[in-house]
Parts: sequence; structure tokens; C-alpha cells
Amino acid sequence: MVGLRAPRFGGVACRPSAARLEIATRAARVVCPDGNGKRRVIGRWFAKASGLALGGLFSACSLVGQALAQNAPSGGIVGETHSSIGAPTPWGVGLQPAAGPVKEAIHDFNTLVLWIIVAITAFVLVLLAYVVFRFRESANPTPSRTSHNTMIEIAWTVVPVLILVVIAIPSFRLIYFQDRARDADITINVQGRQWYWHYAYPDNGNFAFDSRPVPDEDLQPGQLRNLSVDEPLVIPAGKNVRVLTTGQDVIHSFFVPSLGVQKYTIPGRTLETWFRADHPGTYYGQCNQICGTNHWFMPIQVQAVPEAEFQAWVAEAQKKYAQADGRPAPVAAATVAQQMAALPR
Ligand SMILES: [Cu+2]
Repeated sequence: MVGLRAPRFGGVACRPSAARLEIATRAARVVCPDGNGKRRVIGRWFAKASGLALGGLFSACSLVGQALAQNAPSGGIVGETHSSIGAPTPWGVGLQPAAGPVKEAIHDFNTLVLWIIVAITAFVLVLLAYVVFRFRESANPTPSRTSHNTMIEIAWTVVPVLILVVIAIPSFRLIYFQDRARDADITINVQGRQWYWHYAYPDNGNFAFDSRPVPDEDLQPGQLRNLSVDEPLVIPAGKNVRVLTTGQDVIHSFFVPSLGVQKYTIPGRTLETWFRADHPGTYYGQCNQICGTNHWFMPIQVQAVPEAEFQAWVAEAQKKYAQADGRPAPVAAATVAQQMAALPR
């Protein structure tokens, strides 16, 4: 009978029936033959809970460790020695590694918010554990009936507001950092179409071409299914690339995670963003706006090459994508100046 109490129903103490007492007494004997049941039961559950918590912690650590594996180069292009980012990697969780300044800024902001979340979660966990232990029934048989505390209510309103302000300031800075290209070295038009990408280079001879995924049956060794394309978007490494996006038919989204670029392509509107790939390499992305039946058909392959290689490619591309009469292919979008003038400021 040690540790048994009269059960409470709705805050009113009731006398237990004889049958109920008998059941409870048997349970106490099973749990604890020495009569010290309550403490032993709590100890066992505590051990189980802490074991689960530790297991979860180790799993989380292992996942974080695996996420670092994404830093390893993967895949690649036939004949290329560049590393590539954006291809799936085993156990790849977390953000893709940064290939340029925009993504680095995203990483910094993500780390800040992560640690704020860790601090809040740890605080709530400690608070819960303290309340569960300190105010358990055996240690606190007569609970307080406090229902109002002005100071605590002000604190739990003001502190979250302050936390949100701390998050909001760098968040807005990041949004404006990504928003406009300052000192752009090159401008590229990106047009989303059902279902392929159309790239134009108004600064380099105004040529344009389409980019489509390589069909499964045509994949060469090293090419990636559903990511490699026939005509990649070639850019000079280390240069600020202004991207002006438009949509031809429906809303698509130009998304290359490792470069920190994601912009909708909206019919009838031009949006601006920018990115820079600090090193030569291949960076994969995909349209990440559900845009119709063949949405999956819109992978993005950005090929960052040294400046000299880029100029050589431009010279080739001007001939390759020229019309039959020798003039450059018409660019579907307006000129850069017209598009910039139309941007909302
Ligand atoms: Cu799309």
C-alpha cells in the first residue's frame, strides 16, 4: 500500500473502491516487491526516456556528420575534371555547400537561426524537466492554484518579439543582398518554358538557346539522370552574373541551391537576381515550381568556366546558335536596358 493515494477526479478527492484498491495494490507488488514502487517506476521510465534522448542525439550527430559528405565532389561531366554540386549524395541532408557569396550569406543566416532554435529548444526542455520533477505529485501534493502572473505574461510576450527582431534584421539584409545585382559583370536572360529553359546572352552577341535534359537512353558515363542537360548555362567563374527571369507560359522557378539563386519566372514580368560561382565547376538545380505535366523535365546545369574559356565558348556559341542568314538568333525577351527600366523599384 506504500505510495498509493486516493485518486482525484476533477480536483475532488474520492474514496477508492475496494476493488480498485486491490488492483492497484497488486500492480504495486508486481512493480516493486520491496514496497518502494513509486520511486522505482519513475526511475525506470526516466532511464528509458534518457536512453531514447541519447539515442536521438547520437543519430542527429551522425546525420550532421553525413551532411558534411556533401562537400565531397560528386558526379561530373564527360571530359571535365570540375567538381559538381547539386547532385544527390548518399545520406546527403542539410544545405548544399556554398559555391558563391549569396549561398554563403544563406549559410550564415541558417546557422544563426539554427542556434537560436537550439537555445529555445534546450530552454523549453530544461523548463519541462524541472517542472515534471519539482512539481510531481509526491513532492508537491497540494498544487498552487495560481492562474495569472503579470510579469511572466509580459516576459513571454516581449522575449519572443525580441527574438523575432533579432532574426528579422539579418533576414531582410539577406533578402536585399540577393535582390539586386550590384556591379554585374554579365547579364543573362532566363526564360522558363513548358518544359525547358531558354537562355539568352544579351551582353555577348545576343544569342539564345534552349536547354533540355539528356534522355535516359542517351546518358554518357558521368552524366546524371534527370540533372544533366544537352546545353548547359555557361558562365564565367568569379564574375557577378545578373539574372533576369521571365516566363513564357506559366510560372516556373529558376533554382540552383549551391549558388543561392531562386527566382520565379513569371509571364509578363521580369524579375532580377544575381549569383557568382567563385570556382569553375558544375552546379545543378531544377525548376522548383510545379509547372505542369513535365515539370520534372526542367533540370538546370550551370557550367562555370575560367574567363578565357568562357570567351572561347561565346565565340563558338555565336556561330552555333546563329540563324541561317548569319544574324544572331532573336532573343525572346526585351533588351537588358528595357527590362531593367521595367523592374519595380
Ligand atoms: Cu517549370
